[in-house]
Amino acid sequence: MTRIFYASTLFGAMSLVAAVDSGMFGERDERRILFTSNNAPAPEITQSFVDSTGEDPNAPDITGINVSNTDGGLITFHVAISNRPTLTSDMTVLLWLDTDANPATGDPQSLGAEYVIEVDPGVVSLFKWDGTTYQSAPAATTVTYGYDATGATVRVGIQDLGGTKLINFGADAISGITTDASGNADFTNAHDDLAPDANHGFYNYSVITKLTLKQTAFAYTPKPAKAGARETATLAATESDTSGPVANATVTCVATIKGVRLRATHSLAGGVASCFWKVPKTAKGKTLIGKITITLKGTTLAHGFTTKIH
Ligand SMILES: [Ca+2]
Ligand SMILES: [Ca+2]
Repeated sequence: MTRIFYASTLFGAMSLVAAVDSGMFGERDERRILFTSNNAPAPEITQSFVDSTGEDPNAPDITGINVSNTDGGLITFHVAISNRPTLTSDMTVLLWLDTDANPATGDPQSLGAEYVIEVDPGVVSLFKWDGTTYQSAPAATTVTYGYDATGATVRVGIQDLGGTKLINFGADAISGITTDASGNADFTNAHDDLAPDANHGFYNYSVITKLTLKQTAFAYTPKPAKAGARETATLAATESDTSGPVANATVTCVATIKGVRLRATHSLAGGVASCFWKVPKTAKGKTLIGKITITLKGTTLAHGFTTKIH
């Protein structure tokens, strides 16, 4: 006989060992297989991009960039800098973002970047390419930064990056910037480190988000339902993809009277899903149980109702 043991946590494995040791599974006279797994929620997936090290001893040294994003599309870039434990006043860290993953659009000098994030001591700024130059981005509410001994951390939501799904990106860490007599930045003695290295293109990152649906209204009419009349239920929703009315979704309508399902038709227009059922004339005094469901890319939103038929 073969016995298969299964443990999905460390505690489970310890308990199992204790049980085996104390003889609760009998003498060890058969084949035993321990099958382990991890039932922890899927961790945020971080992608690591490696940079060369020690390129310029006088420059900050980027060793790599880790990127991850939340289900809602907040992206975190961690630019690891090995030799600058603090962001000093002569430093700037830049992140170029080609947010349509198309080098032919955006800044031709920067491999087609649509956006640049600039981290200076005390301030982080988001700039957008306007076809000629970079301007302050119209929205930058999600942009934050931090700097510690491991380097710079920049967070930005896809809503401030035109809803990007695929980003080509690179970073530049600069030191030795001074200010000239007229207050302009002077890069004469500046040193920098590019990641990826010059002429190595950009890194690529896919933003994988989970779509959410949000109910904005629900109603059914007539209320209460009427024997022999058409019953209508409407469910209005917005989708996180576009932050607008739900579109191109599947609408499912289920209504039963004493367990018998009614025939239904449905529609979806202007972010409002509608279900229509014909209530039999003979249904007076019975109860109608209805439910309208919107499904989009594996995400569902449903609303049920119960009404006594008059
Ligand atoms: Ca480097
Ligand atoms: Ca581009």
